[in-house]
Amino acid sequence: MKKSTLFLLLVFSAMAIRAQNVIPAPNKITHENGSLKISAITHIELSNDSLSAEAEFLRPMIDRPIAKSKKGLPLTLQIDKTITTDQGYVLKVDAEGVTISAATRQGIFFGIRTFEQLAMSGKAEHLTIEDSPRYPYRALMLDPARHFIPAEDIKRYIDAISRYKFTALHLHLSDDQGWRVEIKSYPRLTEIGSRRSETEGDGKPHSGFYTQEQLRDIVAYAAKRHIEVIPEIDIPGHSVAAIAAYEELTCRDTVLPVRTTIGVSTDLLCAGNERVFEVYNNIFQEICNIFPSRKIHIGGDEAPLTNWLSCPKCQAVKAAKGFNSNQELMSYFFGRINETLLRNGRVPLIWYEVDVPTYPSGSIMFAWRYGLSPQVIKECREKGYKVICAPGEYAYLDYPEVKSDITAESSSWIPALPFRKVYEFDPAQGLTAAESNHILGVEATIWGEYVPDLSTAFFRTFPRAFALAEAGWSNMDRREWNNFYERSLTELEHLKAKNINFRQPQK
Ligand code: TNX
Repeated sequence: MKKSTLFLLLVFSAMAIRAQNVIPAPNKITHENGSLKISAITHIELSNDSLSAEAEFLRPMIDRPIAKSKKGLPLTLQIDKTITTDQGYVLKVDAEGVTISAATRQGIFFGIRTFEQLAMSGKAEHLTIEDSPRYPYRALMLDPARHFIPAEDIKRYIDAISRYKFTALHLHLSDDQGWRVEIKSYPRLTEIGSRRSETEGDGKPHSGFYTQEQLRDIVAYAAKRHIEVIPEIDIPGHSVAAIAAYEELTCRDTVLPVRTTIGVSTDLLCAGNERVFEVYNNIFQEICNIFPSRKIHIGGDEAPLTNWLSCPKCQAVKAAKGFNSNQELMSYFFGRINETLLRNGRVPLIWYEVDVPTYPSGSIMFAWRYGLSPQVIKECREKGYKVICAPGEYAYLDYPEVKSDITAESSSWIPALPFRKVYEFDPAQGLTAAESNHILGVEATIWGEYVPDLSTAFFRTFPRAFALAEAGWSNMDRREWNNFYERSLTELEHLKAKNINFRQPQK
């Protein structure tokens, strides 16, 4: 190769990487010659007044007036209904200025997020990006049930993740170790259920919950960033905090304390007690009133049948309904709770368990258990359920990047989940688009047993959530580890500047 050709090649690849310094990687970029200084932009133009909310997010970069002008160099936000995807956008940078077009406000917002990263150096290369996501659903989950996270911290988290085009924040609001949402018809859920005497023998009481008003405020804050807040009330297992508040909800008539240790309880909500369905349908009605999200998570994980087998009420329902197996009680349980969701036009999300015969039709399933995703994706296709992929082996960000990051004695079971492994996540598990068109997207879970505060939540989230965001957004042919790793290092500078905790990645 001639020296000059080699030189050009090097310059070109350096440019390509610089211009592509965006996470998640856009799906199509056309490079042109030249660049634009951000400080040269004179004003912001909107095709539509309603875009002024999105324009606010340009302020930290370009504090210029919103105006219509033939003179100067504009950054234009423009609704363009010829763009056919809801979340897609076109971003053009040239000598005439910057134009971000999309069919929806969400698409415009995502275009702004891309521009923000492109322009980090104060300069943007001339280019055209035509982008839209591989999957429409890209989420993270926080678990304030195990360790409470104050409302203001949830907002900081939402703000941080919105830069990477996530569409949802899933909040795990109830578990054995705590009930975190104010329910007006059942005040003891928070009076009793939101407090535990200690955690794994540390002798320190732990408590906290969100008022309905705080949750509405979180929902509105997230909506501005085009993030939907999806609440979860986990049933019929993981319900000891609720049982501690209202002991009649369980099969055995024993008063239980809010659980102070990690692990799975056999104390489920009783499937044979009408009072359970009355209470929980009222709870879910209040949840629907607080959260406008069409998706409502109703749990379903790790619910051992032990107590249902010996409960006369559960067994009476099994006999009366003519069920052949006790597992059918589980299907029955979700069907009863789904009545309230249906009435409110909502769809249940459920942690899929392979031994439950059916779930309410139209439910959306989570593939989560370590190593089971290929089987779950296949089963869901056969049974007609949509799937969200959150597999333990790629997307459990509560698992440490290296084992020594968590030293608690109770954590010896926990595997490590390195940055690179998260990046290897292909949600479709190698299936073609046609074979996997029931996959809605991806979610990473930050379970809270070993996440005592926001700073730790950030430490587990970043930079691995960069990899998850890219697994959800970017097509496989746009993804390459070395290139991604370099982009991540640049992006970490932004987190540093924003004072957001992260783990220094290992390559
Ligand atoms: C299993 S994942 C759980 C959670 C734990 C998590 C710890 C799932 C649906 N259930 O209750 O927090 O493992 O990694």
